[in-house]
Amino acid sequence: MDDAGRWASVRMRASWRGRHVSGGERLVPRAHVTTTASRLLARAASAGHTDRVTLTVDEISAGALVTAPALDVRTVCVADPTEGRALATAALRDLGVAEYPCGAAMSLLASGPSPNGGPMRGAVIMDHLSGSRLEPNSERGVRVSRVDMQPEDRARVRALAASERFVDALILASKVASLGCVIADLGWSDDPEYTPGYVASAARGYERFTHLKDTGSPFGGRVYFVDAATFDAAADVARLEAQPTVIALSEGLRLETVPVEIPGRFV
Ligand code: WAQ
Ligand code: MG
Repeated sequence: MDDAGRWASVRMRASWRGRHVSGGERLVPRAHVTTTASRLLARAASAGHTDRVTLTVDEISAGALVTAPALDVRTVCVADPTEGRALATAALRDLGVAEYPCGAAMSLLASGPSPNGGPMRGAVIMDHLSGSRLEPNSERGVRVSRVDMQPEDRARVRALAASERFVDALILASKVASLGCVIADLGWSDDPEYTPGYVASAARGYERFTHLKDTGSPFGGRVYFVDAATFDAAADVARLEAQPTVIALSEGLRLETVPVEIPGRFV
């Protein structure tokens, strides 16, 4: 059968005694399924103790794929999280996010946005004017999925960026920014060693701040600020979670990354 133009979702989940250990998802042309599957299995194998690894390959039905542009990237070097959060707040305010939701989002991410105080699997959805939380399940959040770049484009960005985490975050943020109801997206990692974070939007692109939290903090997350007047909970959450989307690099993509030493790693 001819694989040309056909894509698949390849997902891996590794667990030990029922607890999640490692996972990953890629959306790739059919010709890349085998290579992608073995890379994900290698990731599971290097993740420590596991007693179950599940690999799922789903064909993407013809015509279901949509394309969205990659956001331009700019890195802002800051001295510490205080300066980073102040500049991230200024970017959010410039995009039209009201003062209260900016502060509410920062404190949620700083302390663990789940109602039990821990990290969420997905993102908070917040009204950009009132700060109300609009995600259907506030313990889990909305998990963006089914999004990737063409393997050649991913490799091109990866070569410029020196951090896979950044490439993954750019791909997710580019899908999120493509929804008309999204005003801005704020995020930083829950990995205690990874301090950079971002503010992303269709209007300003993907702005990275080299520190949005202190080293050692296990708290992080993502907040998608939406215009509540146009946000459609069922349709927009379904798009974020399930609409297969390829993020396209234009020839003129601006990827202005300033290399910065972060303790222990090179971003
Ligand atoms: N969809 C929605 N939210 C997610 C997803 C997803 N697919 N993946 C993670 N999250 C949320 C969830 O609440 C996590 O606890 C939180 O984000 C952090 O996840 O250098 O690495 O994978 O430009 O730790 C941003 C800066 C890195 C990158 C973000 O997030 C850069 C990061 P992590
Ligand atoms: Mg993490």
